[in-house]
Amino acid sequence: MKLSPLQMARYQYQPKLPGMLRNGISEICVKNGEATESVADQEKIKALFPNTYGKNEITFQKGQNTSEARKQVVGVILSGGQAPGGHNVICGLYDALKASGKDNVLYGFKGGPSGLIEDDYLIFDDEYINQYRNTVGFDIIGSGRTKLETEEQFAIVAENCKKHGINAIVIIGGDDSNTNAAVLAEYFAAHNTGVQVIGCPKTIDGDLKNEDIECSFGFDTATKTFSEVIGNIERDANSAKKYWHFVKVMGRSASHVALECALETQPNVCLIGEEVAAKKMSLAQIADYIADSVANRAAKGWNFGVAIIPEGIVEFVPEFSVLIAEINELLAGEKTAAFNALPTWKEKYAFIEQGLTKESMAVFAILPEGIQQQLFLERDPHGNVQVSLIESEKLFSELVKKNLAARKAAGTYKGKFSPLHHFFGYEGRCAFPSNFDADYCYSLGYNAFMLIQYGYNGYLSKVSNLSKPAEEWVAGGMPITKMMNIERRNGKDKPVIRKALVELDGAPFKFFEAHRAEWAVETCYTYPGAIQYFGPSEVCDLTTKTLALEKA
Ligand code: FBP
Repeated sequence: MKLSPLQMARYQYQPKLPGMLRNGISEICVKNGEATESVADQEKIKALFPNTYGKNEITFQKGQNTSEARKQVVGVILSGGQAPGGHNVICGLYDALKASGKDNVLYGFKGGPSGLIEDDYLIFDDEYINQYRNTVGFDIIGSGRTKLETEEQFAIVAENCKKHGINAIVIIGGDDSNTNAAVLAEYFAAHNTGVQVIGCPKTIDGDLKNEDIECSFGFDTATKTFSEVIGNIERDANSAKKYWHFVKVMGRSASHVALECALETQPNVCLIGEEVAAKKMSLAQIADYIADSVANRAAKGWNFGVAIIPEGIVEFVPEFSVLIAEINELLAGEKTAAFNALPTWKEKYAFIEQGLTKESMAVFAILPEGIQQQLFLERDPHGNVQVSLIESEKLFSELVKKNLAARKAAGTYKGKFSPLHHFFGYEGRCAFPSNFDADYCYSLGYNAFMLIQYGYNGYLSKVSNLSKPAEEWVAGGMPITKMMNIERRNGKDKPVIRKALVELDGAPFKFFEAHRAEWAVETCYTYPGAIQYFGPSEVCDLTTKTLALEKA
């Protein structure tokens, strides 16, 4: 592998640990916190997790290490989509493990949770791990989306752990993976396997957060990367003055990524799915809202602009959700084959027209034909429309175009509208981790080892006070069950970690709301530029605006 100069330089970077973890493993002790309760459905969660529910939160502090001395054999997996900093979680875990005993062993299970089941692994050593310090990607052991959820799978994992003498597993994943970590921890405890499970909060989507977890890792780097490019686009738009850019950003259902990018770049428009749902906005109302910005700017002679669209937006438009549900029903079971057998789009359209209610047909009819067809092409393994694959940036620019044509006919708009489309997602998931993510991830991994050493099971590695310099960060752990509630999934009540959506009364949204009217009409763009890895701390160690506003 040929290394870039930046990669070579990043090898030399020493990630910063929270102050209380800096004095060496023998100088870290536990401070017990309060016993915990789940965020909701306490009785049900307690009944489902009798061995791991209600445990105390803990923080680490400087003091004599009182953990029981023993050889540590630990396994680690990466689960789900890539997020910058994943390698550093493993590096931090490895360094703490080796610092506490040279004979300790770290297994990396390959390809995500399936590696644990198939017993596909490697054993880390210095030479291997050193190639991955402060680097990007999940290629150190690979990742995957296999769900660890059945008793049969748990029994196989327990068997594989026993075979290797593994006494703890670290699961680096998002809300679903950490839900599964909690279930696995409970299984291990109930079956007296002696294996502990520790989770680490990962996802660029930023939706794994709560009063304890201030942010998931990867969100910082991914949003900085998207914001850099959006800022570049804004500058191009402001130079050429002829295009409206519609930029869709990843983030699944929640709009945290879109909101952070808007706070960083001050575009003319940014849609927030959670607000669209709260206000029960229709597609036509959203298009009208964007068209207002286009028309008002055109009146000033500015036929250019930038609009940010969150990936999951359409799920939040009530009439669109109903349409999707009806389409899922229309094509349920054998009906898909009958639909696919129809030779032309005209015949298919007639079939759809017959099957949908009048209201949903009215929504369907206003969609551009390309989007209409997408709704029938892409299905997930359960046969449902995959809303995240819908090109909503094109959908809204088409609807805006129609809206503007009507305004033109009425004589209320005289501008030119030339839209361009972008989708940013994969570009940010594997960007070189920012200093923040490099430090945060390394700390999460190091801290995960401390939780293992002190015998905790079913805990999430927690590092907080993140808006302050790393020296002041607080390391500790919280029982995963604290974040859980019961939700309906695939027709069944399931214990799951509550997903954090954008809070409309939260400081980041309030800030955006207070400024967006001005941003919509004026040209207030800010250009964040590229992530800086070397230089003054106020440039290189800055975290997100979301975190800064939440903690202000
Ligand atoms: P995780 O929830 O696993 O962290 O993944 C996040 C994400 O990047 C979403 O933003 C996006 O919708 C999805 O993964 C894409 O998934 P895939 O990698 O399977 O294309």
